Amino acid sequence: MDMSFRWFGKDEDSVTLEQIRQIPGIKGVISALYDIPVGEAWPVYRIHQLKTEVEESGLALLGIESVNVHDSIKAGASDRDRYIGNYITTVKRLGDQGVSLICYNFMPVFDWLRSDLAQERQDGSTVMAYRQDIIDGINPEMMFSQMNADANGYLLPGWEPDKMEGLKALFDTYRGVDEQRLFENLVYFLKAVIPVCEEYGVNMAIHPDDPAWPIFGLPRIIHNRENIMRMLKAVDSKYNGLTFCTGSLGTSSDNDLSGMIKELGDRIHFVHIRNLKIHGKGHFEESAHLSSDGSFDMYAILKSLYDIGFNGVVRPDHGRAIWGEISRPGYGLYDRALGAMYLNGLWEALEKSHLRN
Ligand code: CS2
Ligand code: MN
Repeated sequence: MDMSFRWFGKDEDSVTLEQIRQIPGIKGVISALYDIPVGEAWPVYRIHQLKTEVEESGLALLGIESVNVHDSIKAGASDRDRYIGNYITTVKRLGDQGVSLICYNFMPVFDWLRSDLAQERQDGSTVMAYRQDIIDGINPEMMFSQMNADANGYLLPGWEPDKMEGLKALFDTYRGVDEQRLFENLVYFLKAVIPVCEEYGVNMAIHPDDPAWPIFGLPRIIHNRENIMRMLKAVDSKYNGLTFCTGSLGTSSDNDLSGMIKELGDRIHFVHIRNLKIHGKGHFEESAHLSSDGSFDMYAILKSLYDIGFNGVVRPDHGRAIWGEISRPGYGLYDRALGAMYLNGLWEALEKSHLRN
C-alpha cells in the first residue's frame, strides 16, 4: 500500500510539499493541473513541470485526481467525440511520463455536495456535513453561492462559480438523460479510453458518487455494489477500475464497505479513506478518521484491503478543520496527517499480526 496525500498545487493549496514530506510514511502526492479547462488536452510540458516539482521535493507523483470528464461526454452530446479524443491525448501523455493512475468521476454537473462546509462540533473543530432536508429546500444556484462563500477563498472542484452562468444550459443538455442513458454514455467513453489505458499502462479509477444518490434531479450511477459491478463488467479490463472512497459509498448504510472491497478485489486501484458519523438516512457529518469518532469500522476496512492483497495507492480523505487551521474545506494539513498516521498504524498492525500467525 502506498500512502499518499492530495495536493492542489503550489498556488492553490495552503499545504506545501515540504510539509507533506514530513508526514511519516507518505510516499507521494495525488495532484492535477487544476487550471486546464475541463475537456482540453493537458500540455506535455505542464505534466512534466508538475512531476518534476513533486519529485524535487522528494516525493512521487502517484496519480492524478482528477482528469475531469466533460459534461458533453457524460450527457452524450453531439460533440462528445472531440472531448473523448482530448481525454485520450491526456491519458497517453500521462502514461508516457510514467503516471499510471487516473481518478475521475461521472457525476453530472457537480462533484461532491454538502449542506454545510463548517459545522461546529463539541470540541470546537469544524467538519463538512450533509442534511437532505436542507438540500431539498435549496436550488443549485443558491448552492453555488453558499459553497463558494464558505470555501475560505478556494475553488471547489465541480463548483466553479463561472459554471453558474451556464447552469441552465448545462441542465438542458441532460434533458432525457436518465440512469440508463448515463450508463450507456459512460460505457461509450470507457470503450474508447480503456484500450489506450491498456497500451499505456494507466489505471482508470472512477470515483463513486458523493452522496450516494441522485441530487437536484440529475441521475447518478456509481454508488452501490450492483451499479459498480455492472460498470466493471461492461468494459471488462483490469484497467477499468474504481476509486474506493469510503466516505462516499458510506453515505448510504446499504453499502457494506468491507464486503464490497472483497468483491471488487483487484479492480480497486485507489482508496480514499475517511470516516462519517451517520445520523440517519440522508443526514451525516464527516468525522476524524478514528473508528470510534464515526460510524465506520476502520480496522475492518483496512483488514479487507489487506486480505485482498491491495497494493495500490491510498490517501486520507477529507479531514476536520482543527487547531485553527484555515484551508480548503476538508483539505487542511493537520487532520489529514493524523488520518494518514492512524491508517499507517492499522496497516502496520495488520502486517505484523499476519507475519506472526
Ligand atoms: C474528492 C472528489 O474531495 C473529494 O471528495 O474525493 O472531489 C474527487 O476528487 C472527485 O470526485 C474525483 O473526480
Ligand atoms: Mn473521495
